[in-house]
Amino acid sequence: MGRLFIISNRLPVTLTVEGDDISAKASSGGLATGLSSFYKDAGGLWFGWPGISYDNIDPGTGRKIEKLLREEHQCGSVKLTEEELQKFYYGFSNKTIWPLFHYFTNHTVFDNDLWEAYKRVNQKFCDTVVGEIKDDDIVWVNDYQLMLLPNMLRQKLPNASIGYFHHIPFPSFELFRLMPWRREILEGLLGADLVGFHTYDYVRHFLSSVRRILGYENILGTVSSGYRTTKVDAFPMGIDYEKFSKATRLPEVREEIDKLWRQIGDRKIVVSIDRLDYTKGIKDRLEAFHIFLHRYPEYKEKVTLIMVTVPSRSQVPSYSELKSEIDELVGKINGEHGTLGWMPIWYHFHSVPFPMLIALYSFADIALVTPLRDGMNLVAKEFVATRPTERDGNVGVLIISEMAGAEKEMGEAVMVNPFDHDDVADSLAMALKMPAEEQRRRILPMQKRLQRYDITKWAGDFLDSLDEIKSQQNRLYSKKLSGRLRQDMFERYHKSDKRLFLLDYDGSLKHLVDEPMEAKPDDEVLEILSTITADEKNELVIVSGRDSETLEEWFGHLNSGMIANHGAWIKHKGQEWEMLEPLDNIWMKNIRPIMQLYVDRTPGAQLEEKEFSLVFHYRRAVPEMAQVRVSELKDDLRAMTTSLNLGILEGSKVIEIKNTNINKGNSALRFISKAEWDFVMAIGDDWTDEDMFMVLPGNSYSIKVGLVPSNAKYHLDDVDAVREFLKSLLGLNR
Ligand code: GDG
Repeated sequence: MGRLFIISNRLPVTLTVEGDDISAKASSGGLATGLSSFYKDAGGLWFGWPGISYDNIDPGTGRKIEKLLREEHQCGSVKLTEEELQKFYYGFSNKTIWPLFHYFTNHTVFDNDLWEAYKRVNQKFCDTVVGEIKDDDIVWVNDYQLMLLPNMLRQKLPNASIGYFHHIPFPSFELFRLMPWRREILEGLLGADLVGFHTYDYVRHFLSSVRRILGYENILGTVSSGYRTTKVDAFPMGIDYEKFSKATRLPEVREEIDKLWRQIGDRKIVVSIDRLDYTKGIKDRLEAFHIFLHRYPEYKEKVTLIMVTVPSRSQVPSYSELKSEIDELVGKINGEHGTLGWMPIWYHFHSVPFPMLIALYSFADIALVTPLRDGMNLVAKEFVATRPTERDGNVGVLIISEMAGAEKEMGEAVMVNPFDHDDVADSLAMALKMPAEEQRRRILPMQKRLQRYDITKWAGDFLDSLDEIKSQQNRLYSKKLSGRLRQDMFERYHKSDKRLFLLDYDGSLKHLVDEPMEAKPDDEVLEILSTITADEKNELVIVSGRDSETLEEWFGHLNSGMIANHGAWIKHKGQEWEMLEPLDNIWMKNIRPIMQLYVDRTPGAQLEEKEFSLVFHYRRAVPEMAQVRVSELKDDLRAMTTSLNLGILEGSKVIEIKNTNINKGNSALRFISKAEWDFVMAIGDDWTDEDMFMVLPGNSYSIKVGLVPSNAKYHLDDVDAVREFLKSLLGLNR
């Protein structure tokens, strides 16, 4: 196994440079804790921005910084300038992606200049790391600032294991589609082998955008883009449970708790801790607390809300505006309800040291975690981990927003809709009255869950999945027709005298298109095909689901055989078309009205009537709806098709109903059995071609177009690769 490289926007260390003095302070954030054992032991590196702008760093200082980061922290820096930070970090990352992905369209800015900077900086990350990473290494890219990086790395390191984890929500398609650069972003992410999210909802949203924007289907979360596959799955991030659960015993924490005790006495404490961010619902929380004080006056002077708000992204205007609004609201509530000896809200606008954080978690009676939208929310998990359940008495209550990813794993907490201020106020009153026994019943199972799936387990789980996916892909890649395999095949081709080519047309020789007229063969295809037929050692058969008239019009001038309607009709070189066996189409009058009804109920779908088959096309329909309709249609037809000897064939965004005896395998056999071939090659891209692959003699070359499981022995990436391959074989590339 290769080394592990982690890439994130920020490094787990922050630098300070004062003159010649360089110091690096390690952060103890969750990600750093969870991953350090993996990358440090595996001799890997962590790359990211170390927190200083590089405009005024001279080369000598730059080298010193690098040495310090490498030798003491196993880190490497991405050197961002002030302008890059403004446009990439404060700009596209936090004025475009962050608000849009948290459903705040009113804060979202779409600006081409910022997008260009985002691309440039992602490229800078790529250029910085690519020289260090070998093709068999493992790369783990983290978060929304680097969504283009997986594919940029993929272009340079085709075989590396690349994982990407998204720490914030992935919005529903209806929101994501607003992004002018939505295709580039999805393509960027699909460069990874594994894309991870906190919850299954985000997985669903991502897969739906991939399907609807790029048209790539997925099977159980594995997206196939034709020549690559990407697994998409949920990995709910955990915390360093041991650290938080044991921290309450630290003397410095006990000291802080004593201080709080002296200041607050036996008042009930509600705590809330977040970065200053409009997604965290701080204003709504204050509104709710205001209602609570009005509605439950018996708690006046008995409850204090300690609100720690950590300054964040203050260079983005929406953040500084929010700060003023919060200041005003806190002033208003304290002014209205406060008394000489009691301030309802203790508001701290700065971060607190770790011992104080733990003291607040464990001293509080209630944690009020009410983001309007949050990828996960670790504060909720950390609060639960610090609760002292070994003693009798109150163990605390977690109130959590339904809009936080963490809610999925914390079903025992009190759930609130953060927009429903009355609900939050009432839940607060309910939590304050909750009996100790109930508090314990709720907290204990959450603690067990957090202890089991902690940050190390989470990181290990992600890396194990990446490893597993890579092995699956390698099994497929080993069949890719390139290098030595391709060379051997070329040699055998040149040595053989009697060769049969069975070539599927749509999706193999020609890209799939929406407009029928665009499917007509172009000059390049015709040149390839006529070069095959020009060699008298070769026999060409064009294989298609299209009807014989179309094939005749497009390829009739070539000296070739043809298979039409998936095998219903065949034509030997220089002869007339013949039906493979007598077939009827009387069944169509029963099946047609049913299929027509489904077409009418599925906007964008079409019914095509062929000589011996009926086809339901749904390429232009809304994919989720089409999927439902297709399974209903199959259910409806199943009983009838069995009794009528019909088969239901699923192609690329089509369902075709036809006689079961019609298949490309039976018709291909007519050509295979005609002679003693010493070289047989079949190329096909979809389901219908599998029948053909299965009837080929043992030493044939069966080639699947696209990197998906198949009965074929070999793979080629796509139509372009097929063309390039055939041209090389035929000597047309020279
Ligand atoms: C993003 C996603 C997702 C906070 N204040 C202080 C302090 N903290 C620590 C907490 C916690 C962390 O910061 C905050 O984590 P969150 O998960 O709550 O929120 P984001 O920063 O928005 O993180 C989020 C996360 O990524 C991980 O994937 O859960 O949804 O938005 O660990 O303890 N620590 C100290 N003093 C503070 O004042 N020492």
